[in-house]
Amino acid sequence: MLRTLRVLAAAAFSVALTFGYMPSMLPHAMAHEGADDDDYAAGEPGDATKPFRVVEITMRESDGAMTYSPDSVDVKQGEQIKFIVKNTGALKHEFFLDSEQHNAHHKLEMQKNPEMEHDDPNAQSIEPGKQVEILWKFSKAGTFEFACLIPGHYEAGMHGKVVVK
Ligand SMILES: [Cu+2]
Repeated sequence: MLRTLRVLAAAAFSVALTFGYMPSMLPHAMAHEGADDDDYAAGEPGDATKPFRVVEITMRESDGAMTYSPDSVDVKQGEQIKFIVKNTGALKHEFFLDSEQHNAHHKLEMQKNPEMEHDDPNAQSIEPGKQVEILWKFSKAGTFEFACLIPGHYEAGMHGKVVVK
């Protein structure tokens, strides 16, 4: 969380430098802080000393679409999943694991501040040709979403779901 806030502060500062404009960025950072605090809608960060299942997800662009493959993952409540998320595309992408509502909220924030970088237990920015690992414990039942919130990417198809039963 602190790391995100530092990144947000740095991003706000660079936007302020670019546009000579600060006030609208402050509510942004505060809104973000309130939005996810330390409790995550989709469960909790995983524990690497406990068993987990690996799920590989590939991100790519093709014919104007941007996709995750697979775009649907079924999980048992309480199960730990290590997502290995590979960006095989030519553009930077993100993997945000959250509720649909949180993702929709954060997508709006990113429209105002497209250069935001993410390095959180449930949210990573992934450069082309790179991969990240996210170990997650699905402690709550429900349907959650993984999504890329870079402007335009969600609309191009970059979202998928995790169904926890
Ligand atoms: Cu993307």
